[in-house]
Amino acid sequence: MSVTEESYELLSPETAAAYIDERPHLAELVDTSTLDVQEIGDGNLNLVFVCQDASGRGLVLKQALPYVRLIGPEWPFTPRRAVAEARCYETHGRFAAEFLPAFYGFDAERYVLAVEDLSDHQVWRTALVEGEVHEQAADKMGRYVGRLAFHTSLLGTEAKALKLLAAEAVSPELCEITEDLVLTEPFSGAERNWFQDELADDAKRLQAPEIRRAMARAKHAFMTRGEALIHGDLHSGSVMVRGDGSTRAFDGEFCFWGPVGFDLGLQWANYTVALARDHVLEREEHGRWVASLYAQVWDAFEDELRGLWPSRVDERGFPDAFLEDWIAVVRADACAYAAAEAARRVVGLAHVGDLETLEDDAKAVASRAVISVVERLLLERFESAEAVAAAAVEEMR
Ligand code: SR1
Ligand code: MG
Repeated sequence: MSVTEESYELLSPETAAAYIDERPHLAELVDTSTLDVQEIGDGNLNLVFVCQDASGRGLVLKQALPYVRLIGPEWPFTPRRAVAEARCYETHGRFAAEFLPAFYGFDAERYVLAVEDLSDHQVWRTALVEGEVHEQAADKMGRYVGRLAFHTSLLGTEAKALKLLAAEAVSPELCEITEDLVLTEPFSGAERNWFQDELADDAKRLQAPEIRRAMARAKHAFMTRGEALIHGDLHSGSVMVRGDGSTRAFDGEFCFWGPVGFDLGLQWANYTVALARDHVLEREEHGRWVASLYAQVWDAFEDELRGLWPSRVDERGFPDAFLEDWIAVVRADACAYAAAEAARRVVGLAHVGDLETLEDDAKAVASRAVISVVERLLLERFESAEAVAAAAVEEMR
């Protein structure tokens, strides 16, 4: 049986309570006799059920569909992505629990994850679209990436153990989605790309030979350089925020051993689309704050990594100078992956609310600005996060 022919029972709002009752470790978390169940999955891939009882206790059941929800059953897709997400919560939860939803368990037969109900949070992208400020969000995501960069790399894990962990965590189908949608198609004129007609010339510039060459380097690194167990899809739609500063990364189904700069680059890219939105809506103050996030996420990442560095497992093999070299590699990677992610949000298959909810004229202006940032990120060399932010701000004028 191929991975796309697997058959398993899908959950529905009507069957969620019985599902919970059959599992004592979940049944103790909510009173199923008063359970309200809402299916809220608005992402590209999965079913998501928020289950809350009358006293306000809750949990979330997330089930992988055997296809891509964004397209439908005509794009079959392995539900084993839920295994990768469980690995993300389990592994990262050991050293970064405060940045993730609490993980209540995984049902490997039906590909169901049970996690903390974060209904009192909102998706960070939604907050950015609304022009809200969440002061701690970028800092916390930078610390999250700093922790995973240390603990799941050769710095924090003994080499042989790390190789075995990485070997059992390969996730070819999920990686393929990123390799195609993020790292290839925006730069090669794919059929499923879409954008406004007036952006045709701008989109074409993304296929220039020097752009494709830079992206090929980034794609090659993504496919060959297993630095750490990265989140793998850390855009602002994969982060929940709350007014008191609580910030949690979720949707870790794309996690795999890959380049650390990918997670940081996705943050930078999504600040760029938020900045472009602020620009066309003339939200200057919010735009200034968004521009400060590039350095916030980076500084927190670096601070966390440098703080953990003295406790690395192989001090002999990795002298202090290596840390400086690696940080420079991560920064260069982050620029390239930010470019890829920003490009695909404008010309690729999966667009984002930051741009799609704008009026047509404003959307075209914002999208052009994003494409200009993409070009600079791929063709220039940036020595700091501040310089990346400055370039992004410049292209908004
Ligand atoms: C077909 S899946 C498109 C996108 O949705 C996910 O959230 C990932 O970002 C993926 O690239
Ligand atoms: Mg997702």
